[in-house]
Amino acid sequence: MHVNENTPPVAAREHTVESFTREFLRELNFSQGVDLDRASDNDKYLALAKTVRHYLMTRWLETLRNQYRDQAKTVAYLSAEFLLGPQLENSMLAADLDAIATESLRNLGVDIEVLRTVEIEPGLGNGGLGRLAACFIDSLATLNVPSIGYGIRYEYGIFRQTFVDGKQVEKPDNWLSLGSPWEIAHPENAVEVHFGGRTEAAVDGAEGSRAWIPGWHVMAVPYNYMVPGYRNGRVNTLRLWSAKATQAFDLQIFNSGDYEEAVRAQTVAENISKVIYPEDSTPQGKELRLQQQYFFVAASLRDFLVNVLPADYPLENLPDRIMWQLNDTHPVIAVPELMRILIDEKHWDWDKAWGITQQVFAYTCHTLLPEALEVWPTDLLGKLLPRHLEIIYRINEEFVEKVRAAYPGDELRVRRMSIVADEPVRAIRMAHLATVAGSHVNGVAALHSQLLADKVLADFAHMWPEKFTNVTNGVTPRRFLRLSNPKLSGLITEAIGDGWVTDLSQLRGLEPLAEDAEFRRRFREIKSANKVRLAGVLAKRDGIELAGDGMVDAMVKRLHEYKRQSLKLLHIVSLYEGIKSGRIPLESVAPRTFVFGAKAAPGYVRAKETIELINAVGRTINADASLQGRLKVAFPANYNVTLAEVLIPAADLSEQISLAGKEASGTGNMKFALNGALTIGTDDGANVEIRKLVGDDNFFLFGMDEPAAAALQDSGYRPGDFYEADADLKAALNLLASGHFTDGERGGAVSSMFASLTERDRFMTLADFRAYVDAQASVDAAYADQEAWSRSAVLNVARSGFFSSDRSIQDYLDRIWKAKPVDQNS
Ligand code: NBG
Repeated sequence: MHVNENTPPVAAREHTVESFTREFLRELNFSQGVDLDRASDNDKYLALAKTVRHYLMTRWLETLRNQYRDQAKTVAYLSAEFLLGPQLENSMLAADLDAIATESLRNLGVDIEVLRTVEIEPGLGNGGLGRLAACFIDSLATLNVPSIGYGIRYEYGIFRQTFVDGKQVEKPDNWLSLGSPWEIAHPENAVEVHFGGRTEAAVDGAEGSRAWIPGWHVMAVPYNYMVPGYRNGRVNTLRLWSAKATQAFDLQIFNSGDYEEAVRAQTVAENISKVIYPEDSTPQGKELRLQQQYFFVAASLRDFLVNVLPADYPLENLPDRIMWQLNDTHPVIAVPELMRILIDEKHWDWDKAWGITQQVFAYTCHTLLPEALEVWPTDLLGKLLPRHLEIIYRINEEFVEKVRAAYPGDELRVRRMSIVADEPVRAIRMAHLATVAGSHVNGVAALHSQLLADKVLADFAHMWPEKFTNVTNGVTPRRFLRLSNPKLSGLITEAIGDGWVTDLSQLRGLEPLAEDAEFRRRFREIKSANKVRLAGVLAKRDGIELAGDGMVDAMVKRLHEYKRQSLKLLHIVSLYEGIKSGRIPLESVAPRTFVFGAKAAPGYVRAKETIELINAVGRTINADASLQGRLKVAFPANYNVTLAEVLIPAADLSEQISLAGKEASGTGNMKFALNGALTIGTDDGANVEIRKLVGDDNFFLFGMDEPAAAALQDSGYRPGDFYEADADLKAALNLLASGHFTDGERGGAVSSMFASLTERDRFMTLADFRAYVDAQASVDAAYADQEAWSRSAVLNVARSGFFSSDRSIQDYLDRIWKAKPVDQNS
């Protein structure tokens, strides 16, 4: 079948299978330049993606037109990470094209499932923080909020993890190798971003102004991505910036034969958006990272002020038009950038500029680890952004005066609160800058926000209690239930209608069905089917086998000591040791697969050793015939959004076992509960709220709470005491140390983990071991009663509606942004 080039484009909102087929073939012929019978899967995937994109495009243009016309208050979400996950399925869902596309392709003899697997997900984030940003822009669009996401178009996303002899080996994530159909480049709208140089007195400048004479600059090229709302006609924009050298290369030097030197400047400039930092929860004091941060916020601010606002817009009214949400400290350099624009470029005086600046930024903090709060040495900041450093100094001078006025004579407090730290090197504390400048500061779960106000930012909360608020994180029900768990979605819709997709609180309507044996049976059937799907994916992807018909127990998150993958590992070793020594009868152990998914930052040695040990223990257990296949350890490499969508719907048990007071929120915990997994968890982050909502009977709580953990730490925690006092713990650790799992090797990772746990144990793994192992025994007992278990599982689903990112966004709108939805169709 061929289409004529003159076939009229399909009008939006009027897609039929026939028109879809026509569009698809047109794309295949005229964009890809192939016939259907010669098309590769990639050709077909690209043609399908572009067909879907065309359909959304009409709405996108409409949204942009309306937005420009209405000039409604807009939320700009500034984030160094957007962990988007696959785009095709989500776009089809939002556009309501999934059924039409599937049928159209089926008629052409094309399996849409195969095309789905062609897509390489854009891995432009490390973990929860980046994925949260992606959920938030989905909810912003679905809630009809005028908004725009701003970030970096990394050429290489988060590294592709492979295992070689059980050790993590990182490979570049070349996600753009086959081209992305979801982005539209606009090189003509490129923005110059300056760096370096010096400042000097401004001629005719306003009070406080200086002239910045930059040393070098790069071009920021915008790439636009569609962010479709769920079937509401709105398509918002995500704008990611790519760095481009201003001049391709120096032709003179090139002609003189020095090729390397000729392209050097180009390489330096383009490195800025080359690769995402594989870091999460610990800062890496790298110059390039600061370059990245300034690069994307400078381009984004300029873009908004120049391209989104009308030319004559009075900037005095900026607070009516914009809220810049700072996603963690990464974009905080936007604060002095706006000040610089207003003062040095618009010639405002200092007070007026500061008055506006304080109304248009708000800051979300995503951590509780003090070492994860970014600080930039003034040497580095001054070299890269000399004018910004001056501005920060002045902001600080005035701030410090305020503190002195509020707390006369309390110099200690002044030093604690100062934006400028003097020790160990003079440095700028970005969280302090954000807190001083932001209209609001929020944590990401109730406990986290409370600890921020009580501990991490206590002095600020004391001075400005009204600035501090909480917005508990959420996850988008579109991707993490409707799309990833079609069978459960179907069952839910059959029971309560499909309103839950955009109003997740409606899941409450399922509660009575927890008592309905037939509903529970169907729920279990779906879980089993999802496990079969997972087993298929893992077998094909990683050659991994699951424990036949057993529990799927999942711990998936970045590898970090505070998250305590090592506690999970100790439990597995202890179980194994118990069975082998006869202490635990094999029949009493429910068949289980322990699934891990975790990437370690490449420079984080301890985390990498943990991966190596999990793989070593897994190898031994998986090969041990005496266990009759009842226990399996599955550690698929390169856990990502694509895999999450298959794993989460299949899971029975969700492991959320961080040391209390360390996990800001967690969002995986929400996704699992929403899909009917029961949680075994500490009283940490959003676990606290999950447990309150689903009920103690449907949650396995264990371990110290935050006050207990803090008290133990203060009293001088001695992990060795726990090792000596608990025979099972000792046996497990000794078995590990004996080299049993590592071919007799007792050095390296084995001895390092042993020493780290028994001597220092920064996150008190050993102190929580007994409680954890006991809680795991109750899990085994509970799982034996499948009726009761599925009752709890259904209740977890029914009571998880609060954890929709739609609710989070509504909270941000009400409490922080003071912005309103704008109905796209009015
Ligand atoms: C992470 C926290 C998680 C939280 C996500 C999203 C960082 C710095 N923080 O607990 O560790 O769920 O942010 O808020 O990545």
